[in-house]
Amino acid sequence: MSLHVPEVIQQWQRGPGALGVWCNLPELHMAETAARSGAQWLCFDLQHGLMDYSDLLRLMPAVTGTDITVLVRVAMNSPDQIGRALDAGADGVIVPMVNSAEEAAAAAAACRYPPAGNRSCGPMRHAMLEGLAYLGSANDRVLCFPMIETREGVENVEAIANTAGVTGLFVGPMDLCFGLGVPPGDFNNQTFTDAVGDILRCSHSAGIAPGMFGYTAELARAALDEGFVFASIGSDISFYRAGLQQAMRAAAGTDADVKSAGY
Ligand code: 3PY
Ligand code: MG
Repeated sequence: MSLHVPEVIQQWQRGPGALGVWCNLPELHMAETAARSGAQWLCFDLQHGLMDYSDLLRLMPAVTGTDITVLVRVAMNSPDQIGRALDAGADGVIVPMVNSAEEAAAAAAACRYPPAGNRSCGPMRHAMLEGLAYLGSANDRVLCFPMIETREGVENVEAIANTAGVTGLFVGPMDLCFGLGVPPGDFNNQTFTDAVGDILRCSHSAGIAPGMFGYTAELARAALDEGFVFASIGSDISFYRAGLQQAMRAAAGTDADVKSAGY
């Protein structure tokens, strides 16, 4: 399979760090706003987000045709989920719970047409927008990010990072805490930081892009300072919640702390 690094990833690798918006809500206008916010990427979450595939089809036209890179986190590592997300117009997929090089290879193959992979042909929205010329460039353009968020994934991270067709690795910090037996959210725990260090090191030595799910903008900043190439800076839900709480504090004249940014 081609080891071509897509242009957008080369840009992200040059820095200063690609910021992303995580979209959990099936809200057209929020997605439209995210796509024009100046962020470099957004992700519609079909694994945990409060949206399904019909929502995705409705939201996509609000974000495609802008400069933002559009990713979809599929619900699971399966060719039909990956193919449907790409056919809906996504530039790439984030694939949860990838534990081995074999699983990474399956995700990468589901993203590519033969002979590089086994994606079935029917790129509905790309063909609508740019015609069948898409087929000539799709394999080189599509982005495939397996998530490392289990103990097994960390143990196999070097092989996963070196799997052909993998564009980068994406860390799911909360599942990773659970997988490593670290209290959820204890992102300064040595066991956790060692695992993240391994993911970073293996990504950089394989020449692929490491990414971080940033629960807050501060966590995203810390990840980018550490060497991550892209990070989400929060979600529609977390921005709404934080904005509401900030307004309530300001209006009530208290400085009570915001409990947690959450999702
Ligand atoms: C995690 O923290 O495990 C994630 O997948 C973020 O959604
Ligand atoms: Mg997760």
